[in-house]
Amino acid sequence: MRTDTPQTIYRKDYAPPAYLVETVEMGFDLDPDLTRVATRLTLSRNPESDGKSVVLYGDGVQLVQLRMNGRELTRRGYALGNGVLEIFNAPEQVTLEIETAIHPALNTSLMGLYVSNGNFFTQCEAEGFRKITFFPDRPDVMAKYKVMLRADKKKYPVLLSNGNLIEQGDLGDGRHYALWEDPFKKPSYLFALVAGSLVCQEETCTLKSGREVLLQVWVEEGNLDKTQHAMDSLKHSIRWDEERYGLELDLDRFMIVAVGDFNMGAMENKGLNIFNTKYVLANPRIATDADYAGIESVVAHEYFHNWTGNRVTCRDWFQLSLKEGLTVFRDQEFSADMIGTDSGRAVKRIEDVRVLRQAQFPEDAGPMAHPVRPDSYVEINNFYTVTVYEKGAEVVRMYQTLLGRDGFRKGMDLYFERHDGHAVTCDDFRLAMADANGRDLSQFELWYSQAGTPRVKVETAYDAGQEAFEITLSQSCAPTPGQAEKKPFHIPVAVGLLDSQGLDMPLFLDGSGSAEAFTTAVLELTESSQTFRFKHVKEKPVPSVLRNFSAPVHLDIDYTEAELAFLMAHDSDAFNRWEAGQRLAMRRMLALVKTVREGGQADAGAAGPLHDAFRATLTDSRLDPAFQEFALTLPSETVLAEQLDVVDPHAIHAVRQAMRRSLAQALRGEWQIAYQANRTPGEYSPDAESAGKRGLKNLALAYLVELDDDAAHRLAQTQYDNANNMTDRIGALAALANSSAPGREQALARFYEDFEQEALVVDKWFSLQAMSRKTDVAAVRELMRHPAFTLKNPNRARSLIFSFCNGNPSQFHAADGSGYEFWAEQVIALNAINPQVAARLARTLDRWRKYEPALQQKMKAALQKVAATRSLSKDVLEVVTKSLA
Ligand code: 0A1
Ligand code: ZN
Repeated sequence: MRTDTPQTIYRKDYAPPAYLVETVEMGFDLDPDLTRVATRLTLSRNPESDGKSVVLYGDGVQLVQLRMNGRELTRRGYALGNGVLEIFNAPEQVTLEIETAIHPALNTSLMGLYVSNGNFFTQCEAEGFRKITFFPDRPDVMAKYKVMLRADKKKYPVLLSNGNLIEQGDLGDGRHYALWEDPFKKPSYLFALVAGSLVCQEETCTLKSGREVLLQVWVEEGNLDKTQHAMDSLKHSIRWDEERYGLELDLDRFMIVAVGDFNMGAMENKGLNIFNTKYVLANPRIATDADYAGIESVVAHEYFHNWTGNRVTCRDWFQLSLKEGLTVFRDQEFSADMIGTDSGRAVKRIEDVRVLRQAQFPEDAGPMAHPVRPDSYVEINNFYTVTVYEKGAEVVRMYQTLLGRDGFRKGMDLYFERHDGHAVTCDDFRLAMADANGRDLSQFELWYSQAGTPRVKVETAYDAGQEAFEITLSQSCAPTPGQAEKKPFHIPVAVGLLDSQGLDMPLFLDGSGSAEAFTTAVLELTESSQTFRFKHVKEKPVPSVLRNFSAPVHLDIDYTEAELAFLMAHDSDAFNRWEAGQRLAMRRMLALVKTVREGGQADAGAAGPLHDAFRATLTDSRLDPAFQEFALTLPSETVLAEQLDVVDPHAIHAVRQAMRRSLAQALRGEWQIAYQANRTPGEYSPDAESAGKRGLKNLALAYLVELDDDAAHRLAQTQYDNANNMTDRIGALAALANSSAPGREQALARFYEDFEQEALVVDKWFSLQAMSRKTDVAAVRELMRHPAFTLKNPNRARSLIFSFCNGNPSQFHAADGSGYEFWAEQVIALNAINPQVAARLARTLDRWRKYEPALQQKMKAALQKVAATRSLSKDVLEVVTKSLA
């Protein structure tokens, strides 16, 4: 909690630490009420620094004893205040013995050492280690750790930490111990311990080199029937990293532990990954297809961090995207490869771009906009953002687009050759990519330093006489906080040209020097405006621009509706086929929003060309159902809002709903056929093909239920009653929850009764209701009084509060401002429990200036109410201050 004005930390102030730590030995006497931690550090002066003091950080820990080189330090030898312990005039070589006392059971922040359902867990990234002991808790201090855990044997039979188990045994008086040693140097944020009553599924796995390793997935008793998918995902990840990047698991043992109370998705602690249960536990009864896919990608993500993050780590937290952007890119590629088909890869790309547009583009256009490598922060936990992660991954992807897969691999090899075992910067990564390929990538640096989403405008001209087609690309980027002017970015724009049959033309780019014909050319836009000329273009083409979304930009391009329908039907680039459909829908919807804002009706009946295009997609049996599902889903309300200068959430909602109803009506017969054709009878399997069918079938159901008639209600009810997996069950329940079906209440009640023992399913139950169009603020307040609700568990808080505030715009933005008042109350309540979770919720209103004036005023008042709250954490304070600035 805050005692004074929080400090802003600047990237430009980076200085190497005065002392480096060589070894860390820790002894934990674990007790939920009072845990004692004895730490012995060996340090030596860092030749790269002229600092003279040893600087250690501590946060809420009680210092019991401090000894230097065998002698107790008196108050004259050190200063302690504001979370910093400074030891003056220390010799070259120092041994410190530090004893601290902490209170895990009282720790509701879930950072440092805490208790969840009676077991101990740690979370040290970014700055949680300092909640355990005093330490130079910064990622450029890498050391070897040896950890002794002691605890009651009955209550805590399992004692885990990083690395290898060296020794274990009894201590007498009912206590036992385990000694762990991590052979690799690591920063403190990768430290972890787990102690408690857990069980594990284990398998051995033989690496390419022939070495055998032990893999374990640890869960609470009763959950062993839900670990196989995580285990399989881990094995696939190990294999993939060997094959794609030549990277081998460097430990003899790799553990995953699931915990029900966790702030984020999972954490890549060396050899001891700790996971939110949501990203471990699955079986067909409790998990949806999306859950299965989420587990596969998060298990992969954490495993891939072992090289990109752990072996090579970040010099400071401004470089966070060095490990996160790269690791997200790696997990995206892995998931695409796991699907295996071209169309599956495209669907994965569409999903990732949807996330980017839904969450990152708004962030980049709002008051919290920051570069992929930020220049300053107040609370680093606020910078685990979609910009650092997802835009960071797009930036890494652009290297691959510019250098090719082989060139990218060369860059990766050089990166590890140069930096293995070190803490480095985003510049080091970029230089490895450049040097390995003999390229100058200095302009590419702007992707790290400039915030905001660039706009690329496309103009074309065809000269029939010359058989030449010219594409002029112009770029701009709107100002973001602290950055009024932007320099031109280095943007790869992948382009194809379609002939009148819809086939790819061979491309001859003027001046490229290559006689070889391609069908996709990567144009490198580096100036504010550039013209590219294609030769031997026999007829006027329809250009397909930014194929596979080759750069994270807004693309301004004038297509006619006919051209969009043509691209939607023919483009060989599946991403752009999807994109054309989205543009077509977006155009109609924006026109309707305008009509509604001017007092007209949201009459979607006149959307003929859109209906035709959607019908063609829905009835094309050659298409992959997963692709059809995405192509037939209208742009979300959030994505629509981004296109408008003034957001009226009610008009947007009304238009999207009208559009859905009109598509339901116009294509009713086709939806019914698609529903029947995409059933997946027999045993459940989460593979991409079956999941795609279920996705399309459930989309068909959702559209049909928009008609809110008996036939649709019966279809949903029957699906609910006969479901043999959670995807179908929740699909049917969501449809019912949005309808006036007579069985609605009963289905909701029965679902709860059937699954009340499964926390992750109860989360789904809350979240589905929170996002139902029938749920208003009063109904959410009522749900909060349900005995299963608690703000203390982040998953539960997210399932109800976040789902409502972020996922139910038409109700949340109630004209009387009651949604905002509710939001303020919850931010304030969460602030006292868990600042990190509170700050995430605080982000909900950061785009308040974009809304229509009446709502704006009410949002501002709610933000001001939060800002004026006493003992606000610096996490929440940073968000609301920047939002109001
Ligand atoms: N490095 C993790 C994300 C993570 C960050 C902070 C946490 O503490 C609250 C937990 C996890 C990842 O990228 O998976
Ligand atoms: Zn990560």
